Amino acid sequence: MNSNHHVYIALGSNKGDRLKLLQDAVNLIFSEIGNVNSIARVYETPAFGFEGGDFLNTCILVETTFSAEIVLQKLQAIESRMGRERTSSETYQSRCIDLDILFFDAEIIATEDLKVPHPQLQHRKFVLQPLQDIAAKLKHPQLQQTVGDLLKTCLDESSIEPINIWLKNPAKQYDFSKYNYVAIEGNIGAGKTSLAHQLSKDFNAKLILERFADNAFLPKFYEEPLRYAFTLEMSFLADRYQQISDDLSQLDLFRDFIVSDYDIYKSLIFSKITLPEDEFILYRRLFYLMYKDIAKPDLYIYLYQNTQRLQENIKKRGRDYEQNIEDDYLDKINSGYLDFLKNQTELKVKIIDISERDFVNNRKDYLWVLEQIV
Ligand code: PH2
Ligand code: MG
Ligand code: MG
Repeated sequence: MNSNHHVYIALGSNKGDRLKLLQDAVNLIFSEIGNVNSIARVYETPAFGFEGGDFLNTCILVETTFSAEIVLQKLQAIESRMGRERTSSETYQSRCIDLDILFFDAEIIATEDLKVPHPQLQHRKFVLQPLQDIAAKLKHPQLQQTVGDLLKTCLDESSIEPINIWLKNPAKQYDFSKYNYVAIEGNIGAGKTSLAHQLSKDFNAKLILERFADNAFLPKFYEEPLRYAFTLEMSFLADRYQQISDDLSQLDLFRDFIVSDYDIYKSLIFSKITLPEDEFILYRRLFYLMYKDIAKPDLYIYLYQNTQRLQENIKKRGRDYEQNIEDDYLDKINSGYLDFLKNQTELKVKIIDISERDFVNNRKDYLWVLEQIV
């Protein structure tokens, strides 16, 4: 899984349609760098250190998989795209947009192009004031003081007033508020868990992950399918049933919805493939006893991935017992899912073909997947 960095970015504009420019910059940062976790109020404040029109300033917290150097490159590319011209002059110039890295995790960076934490931040109220809105308790890794304390002792006496218009979080365009429980499904290696993780993080959902790792029968099953199939399917069913009924009944006031990386119906889809017919019929009777009184997702997402890429993903994650899965088995599972989806009428289903996409490593693809979902 990609490790995430937390980067605080200062935004400023004193030329053009300043508020719109700030919003455009936030939108571009969201599409190209990462999810925007917090947005401070917008403040109006006189140009500091040079003669120019008043600024609008704010700060945001962004979660990103990119390094500080790449984030800097991307911010500069956004500045240029938005019409920022850089002159070689030593003094400050009015600018339609300025995007500065303030903090990058607790890293201390001092290269030619990049200084983090921003070396001037403690002297500037137009940075500290908005930063305090979203990170009052954050500690400066060199000065060892919190943002709140730095603001109290800052000698900058410029006036600074919040305006009464707020920037919008671009993630709000993806409206999950209509869902209580979203299940992500797909073949082995399709990316269910990765997508469920990402959604839960970006949209404040409670995450329910299949506990396959605890299933002692799974490696045995891959060794000796006939001997262990029924036991395996029963243990999966018992586990899934218990987990869904426990987790869904525990209301979590701080989460907006629930996302899981499986739906319990997969038990029936897999067992139809793994069990001999007479055992399957017995299994199905038990399954429906449980299925009838368990909560169903109000959105069921099926991630379709082609067999070759499933195999690549299975190799990449390297679980020993999965390494000999045959194409034919994956094809059967896919058909099992598609049959189920074709015939069922109760669930709201979205089938998303991700065979040309890489939503784990490519943010554009991730945002594309989000668009398919909502
Ligand atoms: N940025 C500067 C210099 N002066 N003054 C205000 N009020 N706001 C800014 O963002 C700002 C500034 C250099 O980047
Ligand atoms: Mg600046
Ligand atoms: Mg700058």
